[in-house]
Amino acid sequence: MQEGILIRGQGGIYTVRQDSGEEFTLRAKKKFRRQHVSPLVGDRILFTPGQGEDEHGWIEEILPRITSFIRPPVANVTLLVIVVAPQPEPDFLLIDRLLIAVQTAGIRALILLNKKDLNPDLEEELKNQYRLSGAEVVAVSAKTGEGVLELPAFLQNETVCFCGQSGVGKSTLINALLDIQTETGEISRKIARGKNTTRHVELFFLKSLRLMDTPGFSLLSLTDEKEDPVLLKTRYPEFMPYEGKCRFDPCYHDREPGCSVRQAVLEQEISPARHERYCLLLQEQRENWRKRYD
Ligand SMILES: Nc1nc2c(ncn2[C@@H]2O[C@H](COP(=O)(O)OP(=O)(O)O)[C@@H](O)[C@H]2O)c(=O)[nH]1
Ligand SMILES: [Mg+2]
Ligand SMILES: [Zn+2]
Repeated sequence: MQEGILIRGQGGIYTVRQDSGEEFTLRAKKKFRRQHVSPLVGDRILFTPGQGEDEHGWIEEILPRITSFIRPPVANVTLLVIVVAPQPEPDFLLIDRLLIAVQTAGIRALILLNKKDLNPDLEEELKNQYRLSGAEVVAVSAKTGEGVLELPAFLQNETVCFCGQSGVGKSTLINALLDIQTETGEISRKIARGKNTTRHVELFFLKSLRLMDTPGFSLLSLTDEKEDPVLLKTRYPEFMPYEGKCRFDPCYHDREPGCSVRQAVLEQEISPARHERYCLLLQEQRENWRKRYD
């Protein structure tokens, strides 16, 4: 058996890539369906290659995952790049949801503002709101190339998943990154892909970059997990310094009197917009938790 990483999977046909760069076409053995597991892009697998030229091989084993997400369906991501842009207008609640999932999974996140050419002010707004969120904010323009050369330094040696609303420029950014890493004469896979809308998750390798492009999911949420609402506050690094300093224990940092987090919000130590959306998400999580056995 051989080992490799799944880089594509559509209609039950998977592509695996070995460390040498060689690729094979595979199908998943029936046992995976019985076990209710689907191979995911990013999965490290054991496989047997097909015999002839046209014959596909088989996925035999999926090696243990570090992380796995549902939408986008990807495994072993170590860095989630949340791409936002002035156009389409950023959905801050979506950014927060993704950051919560990132904290839960124990991986890193980067908020990447693209299309800086369209509205340079958004960078300041994002930096204000997410200063203490654990995710760095970086602004670039894939169109003018501003900031793109500095990007690989943030992505090196990680398995990076680009996610975010459709139209923010994920594919354009990945192509720009592959371009600057591609030596002249080397044929980049992007050429075959043209300017089409991304329909499937795909993992691209180039030198020390491993980048996953994902389609815009109408309901982008990394997991479906219902969690005890009391845990939500632990997904906000900016609340940590105040933990244990509220009048009530446990304190949800919502409407309780004598709440040190709310005090910090009043003093603008914590972003009021972030806290306001936290209260919304807390409400949502309380409802989901109540309905968890329905
Ligand atoms: N003005 C501007 N447009 C951009 C930039 N990056 C991408 N676009 C455009 O945004 C549109 C959506 O890009 P695409 O990469 O398909 O977005 P995706 O759905 O996130 O993959 C395309 O028309 C791109 O040409 C940018 O930096 N500035
Ligand atoms: Mg795309
Ligand atoms: Zn509190």
